[in-house]
Amino acid sequence: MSRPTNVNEQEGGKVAHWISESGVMEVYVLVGATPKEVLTKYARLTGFPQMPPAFATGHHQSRWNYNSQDDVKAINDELIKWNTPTDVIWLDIEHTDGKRYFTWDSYHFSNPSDMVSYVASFGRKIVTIVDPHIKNDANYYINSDIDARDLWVRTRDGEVYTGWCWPGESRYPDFSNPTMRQFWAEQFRFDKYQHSSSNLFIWNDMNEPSVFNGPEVTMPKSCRHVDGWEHRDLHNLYGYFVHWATFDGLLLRSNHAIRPFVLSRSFFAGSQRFGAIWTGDNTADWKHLKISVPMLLSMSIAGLPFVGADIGGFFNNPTPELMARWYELATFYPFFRNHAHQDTKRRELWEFDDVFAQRMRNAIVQRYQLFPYVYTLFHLSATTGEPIMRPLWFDLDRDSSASTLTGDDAFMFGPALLVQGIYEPDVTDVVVSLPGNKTHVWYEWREREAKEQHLYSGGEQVRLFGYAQGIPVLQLGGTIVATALRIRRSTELMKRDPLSLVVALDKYGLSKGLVYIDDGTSFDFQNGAYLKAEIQVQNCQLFNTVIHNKYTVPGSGHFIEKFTILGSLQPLERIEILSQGKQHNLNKDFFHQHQFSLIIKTMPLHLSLYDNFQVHLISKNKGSCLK
Ligand code: NBV
Repeated sequence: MSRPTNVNEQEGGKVAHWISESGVMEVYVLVGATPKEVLTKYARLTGFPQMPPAFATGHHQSRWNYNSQDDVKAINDELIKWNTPTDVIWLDIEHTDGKRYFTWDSYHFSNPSDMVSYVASFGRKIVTIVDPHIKNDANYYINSDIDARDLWVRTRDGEVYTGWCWPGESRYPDFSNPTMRQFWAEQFRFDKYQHSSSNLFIWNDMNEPSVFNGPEVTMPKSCRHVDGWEHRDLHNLYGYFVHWATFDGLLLRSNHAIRPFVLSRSFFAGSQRFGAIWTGDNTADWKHLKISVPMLLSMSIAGLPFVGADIGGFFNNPTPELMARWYELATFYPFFRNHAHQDTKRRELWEFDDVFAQRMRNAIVQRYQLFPYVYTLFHLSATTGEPIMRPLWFDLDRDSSASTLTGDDAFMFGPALLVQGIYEPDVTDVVVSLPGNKTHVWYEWREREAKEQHLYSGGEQVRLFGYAQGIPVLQLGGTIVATALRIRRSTELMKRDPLSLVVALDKYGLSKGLVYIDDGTSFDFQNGAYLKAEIQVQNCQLFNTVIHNKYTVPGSGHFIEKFTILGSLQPLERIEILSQGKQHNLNKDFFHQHQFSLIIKTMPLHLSLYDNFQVHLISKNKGSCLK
């Protein structure tokens, strides 16, 4: 293909090259007025992202390997001792009987069901690994059942292809064959996969497929799949098919009642429908911390929103400072998992000196406090295709000078929060380039309730001081972030907790945000069992509009206990709240005003998201509440 001559890259034109190794390429060009519109079109073409179960958005504690059921229980208990929320504890390949997936090492895991129920009694889940290379062992039922059905990938000469992987000599199911995917899905049925239960979910690794002794560590391109397809045609799809079959398995085992969670290492366009993916084996190194951001942003804008990188770096041992910084950044990874190689030292937070352990814990707690916002972001992503982690230019700046920002150091977590990582040791002050222009206002999240605060304009480069612990996060004026402040053991135990809304006003005193809530586990939301409320501020009035309210949790009214309103306000005399037909006058005992914030405590009023309540800010001078 010759280079087009009429494209000038200096003037913003772009040239891209593709090479096809087999067959004719089909190219889809998606055009949209905004990046979000393009991603919605892309999702229409390749599928909308899965709405994950709520637990999957929490903290995942993993390692290759937790060595026994007692080890797992001890990790759970230590998390409780440290009052650290965590939703999932993970088991890597060593939990199996000789890397025969779907089985257990009966010495170290003599009673896995008891282990799973123990962890579940704290509202937590277990994830086990199931890789797609199958040990060539006549006594292994998965192997002999695939044999009987003749569903292996074959060589070009028609022999069953064998390669070397964790279990030794292994064979590779032909996941491109729907019959194989159906067979695989059935293996997850509770009566098939011993000791599994509805609290156990799955992780697919090595599904590129990885073959230790194969060319380029995979299988030869000449291998044959169903209907004579060559591996060269399907290579990039193999992992996608494995992920799909596993996802179907988790659907099947619950009779389509419970949302699956499956993490996959290999992926393709469309993998967003099946769950999370991660960046694979990174290293405990500052450079790898830094590069995780552009990697995850690339995946995000390629339509794969549920992405993460191993916290701490998979290979080698992170310094305590690197580990703390990694957690502080990963709070804002959509997929939030601490994972490490078996040769590394343990790196659960209690392994570190107190100051670092507390920083790691704070990062985890922050993630859980953001849970209502995070879950709403997943809902938006599942319904519009928009990413969770976004480049700075995604919502703002497409035509301003700041669009030249590299955008790789900082990113947006949803439409409201800008996150600036710290990627070097001994750094406490950071320069942040704020997207937008003079009409945009940014508030430092850390200071949201502090007496002394700063407020910044878009388009500025600002130096932020004092980040020896924690990284800079700024909220964009005009947005609302829903938080839940009580510390629980897991997301499951947060269902009845009240919300606190952080409402950042823009330059004109306006703000808008969404809260989405459903049961976090089932598919009932697809039949309308969810709550969706839009909160807005206009003319010194904050009001809630219930868009949809077909979801209730017994004992919870989805109450709001606090509003933190960020903006430059006149001194207020009182606040009037209209809720369920009653008017309440809040006197000064119920609100505090600082330079740029107003904190309103509404706990006694039982303000519910089910109600179209209104909050009026009445200033002393009776005019507008805005300065
Ligand atoms: O299953 C072992 C590891 C796993 O911990 C890691 O997360 C994967 O990316 N797996 C790769 C195979 C071994 C890598 C050296």
